[in-house]
Amino acid sequence: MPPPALPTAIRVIDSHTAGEPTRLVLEGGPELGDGPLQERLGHFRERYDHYRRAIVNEPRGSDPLVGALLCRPHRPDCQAGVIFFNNVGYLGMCGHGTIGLVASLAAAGRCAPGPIRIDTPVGPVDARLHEDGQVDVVNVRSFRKARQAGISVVGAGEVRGDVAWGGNWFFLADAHTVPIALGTLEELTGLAARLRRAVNEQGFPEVDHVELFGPPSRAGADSRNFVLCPGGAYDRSPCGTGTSAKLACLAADGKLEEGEPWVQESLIGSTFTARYRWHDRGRGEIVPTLTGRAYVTSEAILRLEPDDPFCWGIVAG
Ligand code: PYC
Repeated sequence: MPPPALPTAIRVIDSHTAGEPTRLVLEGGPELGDGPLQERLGHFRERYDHYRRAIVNEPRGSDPLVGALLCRPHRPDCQAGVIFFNNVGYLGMCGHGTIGLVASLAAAGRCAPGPIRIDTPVGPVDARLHEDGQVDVVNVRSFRKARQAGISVVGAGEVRGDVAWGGNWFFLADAHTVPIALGTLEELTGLAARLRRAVNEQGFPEVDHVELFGPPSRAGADSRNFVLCPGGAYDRSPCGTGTSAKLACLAADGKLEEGEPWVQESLIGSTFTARYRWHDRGRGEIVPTLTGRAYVTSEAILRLEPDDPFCWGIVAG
């Protein structure tokens, strides 16, 4: 039998969650089988990485865009499955992306207000779509791995911060020297990139996101953040997995009580509200819930023309 022809069209729904874009792939993505989502992510990376580039890299995508491949769930208790990816690779979980996924499924008539359980490579995630469009995401178990690790950074001296898991790995530090504001974006990006390199070299090779904090600019918010994503873009949203990692640190330090709301503001002034419950207090493990809203921005067919030299995306050099 000849191999199946490559699809020439990919059906997507684009949305943004608190400013951060998500592209949901409904049809025409790679066929990854029915195994556990972690195994399917491996197939995606090893055999079909060109699809990732075609979907989120330029010329069809952009650096901050997160792709979400809709999959059949492996776990029988889930109604949908998803694999998240970005301009340089794959994400274990994505908070803003899950909110975008639910809003886009609703726009496509594939989910209604109420609960939906989603299979991801890092475990099942419970979400709930409210009548007003808000989405709650009960994220994966989150915890702090290291408290106030001292990291030497060229040009910035020693920076102290926590290393925590919220579905992705984060280094979290207060930005003492650079204000968290759009006007300082270049400085923040440079500092966070140097910090990530130093954190990776100084004992934490798993960290691929850096989150810097400062005072909020909006009434009602508790903090404002800047999040550097693995591919160099900053998160326009307050970052769902980053906010989960923050809550794990606040809980471990006794600075936020179980059930108490934490309003995290992003660099562009958008917010998520988050809360947690203890999963295992002795081990410092929490289960965070994030609440936010996504808006659909377009429904499109991506065309793959075989004679297009950039059909499979521009690869950063
Ligand atoms: O919301 O978890 C998130 C996220 C991760 C990377 C970009 N957004």
